[in-house]
Amino acid sequence: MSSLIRKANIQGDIWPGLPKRFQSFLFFRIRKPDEFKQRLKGFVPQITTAEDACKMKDRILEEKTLARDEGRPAKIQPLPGVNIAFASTGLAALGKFTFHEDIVKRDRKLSTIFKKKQLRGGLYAKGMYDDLVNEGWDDPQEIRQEYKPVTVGEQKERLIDGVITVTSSLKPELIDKVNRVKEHFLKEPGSDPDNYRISNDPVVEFTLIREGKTRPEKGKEHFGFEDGISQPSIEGLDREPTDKEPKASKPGMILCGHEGDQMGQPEWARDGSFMAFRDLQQLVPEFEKFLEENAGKFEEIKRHPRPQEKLAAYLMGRWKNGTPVDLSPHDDSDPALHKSNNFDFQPIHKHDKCPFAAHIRKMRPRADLDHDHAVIIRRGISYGDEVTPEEKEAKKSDDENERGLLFVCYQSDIRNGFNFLTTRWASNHHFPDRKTKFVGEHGPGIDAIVGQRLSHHPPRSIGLPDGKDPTEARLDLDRWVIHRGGEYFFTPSIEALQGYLTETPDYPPLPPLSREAKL
Ligand code: N7H
Repeated sequence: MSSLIRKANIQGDIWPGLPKRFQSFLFFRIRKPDEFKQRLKGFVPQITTAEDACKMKDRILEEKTLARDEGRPAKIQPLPGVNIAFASTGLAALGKFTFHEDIVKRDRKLSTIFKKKQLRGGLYAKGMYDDLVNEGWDDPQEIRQEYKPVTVGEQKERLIDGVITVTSSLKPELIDKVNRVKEHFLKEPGSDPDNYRISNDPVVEFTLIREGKTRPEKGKEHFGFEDGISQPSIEGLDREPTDKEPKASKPGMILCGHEGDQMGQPEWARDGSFMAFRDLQQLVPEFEKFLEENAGKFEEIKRHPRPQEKLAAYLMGRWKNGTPVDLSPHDDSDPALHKSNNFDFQPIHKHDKCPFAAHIRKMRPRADLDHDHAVIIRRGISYGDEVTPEEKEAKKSDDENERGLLFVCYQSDIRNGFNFLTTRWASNHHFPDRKTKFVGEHGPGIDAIVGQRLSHHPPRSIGLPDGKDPTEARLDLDRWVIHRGGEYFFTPSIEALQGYLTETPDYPPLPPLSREAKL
């Protein structure tokens, strides 16, 4: 198994992440697979690789250093970037994935190809809707129409075959780049680049466009927390963690075909990664109202000079400025701790600092688990505008003025990554395990930020530290994050895009999908 990591072969959003203040997610459906392949080949040079993204980050650093030396604010550089990823239906459209395993297995030639070439991963094949609505926790009423499959005759067809992500730190350059992507895929064949026409019968259709942007206070997401502090450090790519920081993760936890990847993917998948995209609406005034109404209920929290901030910190596991509750449970004033990752929740049986079910503890249990088997790299961005004075006053979100997080994460196995984190950990009252003695029979509780609940499950609640053993402080939770759907994708390497994926189909589409289904 390879562990040589070739940065020029990896798409840059996976690692080290594309610098961005603005991001457009262009979800597309392939209408004409053969012509699409031709255009895709021509598109590959535009893709921002990990190597390109490292150079962008160096430029940002250089400008910051220069600005500091010259005593002026650093100039924001646009640094536009582009990546592309495919849902399983997208690969099927290219003839590189089959949903008809039974038919293929009966044909010796196809069966050999299937064994050697088919991307593995049942959830990827199913797609997020079937995984999380039909077999999971998502409420179909809350899913945006575009993420739902449509029924055509006897078949259900998904409308999203892939996503092109475009990033930039300045809006005009983002718009320009988006226009260039659209031009590349939508223009009439053979038209003059200076005077092109959009085709009436294009090779792809953009079925949904979602726009993300960072908040005016950069780094803070809509609930007001500093985000993007903790990422797994990848062996061979990132700096060595120190002291109590989580140990470095094997590159194969994120990148297919590297040490630590248990999936046994085909050779062409090496340097690619599975991307989970999740559209999460945040009810910000409602969250604030909850903090206001509940912070006074517990002695330990009530005594704090800023009780609402303290309760928020308990739910997250970090204060809003990023200070880890595990390192500083009562105070967030030390700037040296704001971005700290140097903690491990030890001793893990004492419930006196960070709640067992705080968001960051559920999502990265550190010493609560003896080994890291569910590791993701997060690359999300906020969407929507700031809370208006009217919403603040009414303590209620306005339907017209939605906001939230366009959550993106990468991993080499969706079942062990995104899916495991949300279903087995966030939504399970009894994870982290073996804590009943210290937190009572209801267990640590549900993840207040992303935990989901089925109607027959116990009401959402979380156990909070209260100086007692076991804890008596139990807080009933509301819901401030609405899960609006999303999709699972595969972000291939540059070589796979230039070669295997744009070559002739492996599988004939059996039986053919209409590719004409519409919302
Ligand atoms: Fe979470 N938030 O912005 O408030 N998250 N997250 N997340 N999250 C983290 O450490 C948030 C979501 C993880 O290594 C922080 O960078 C919000 C999903 C993981 O210690 C903050 C939403 C999933 C970590 C938030 C949301 C995760 C993490 C602390 C939804 C996975 C790292 C800042 C609206 C399926 C844990 C930081 C570690 C941290 C927020 C969703 C996972 C502030 C608002 C869906 C792995």
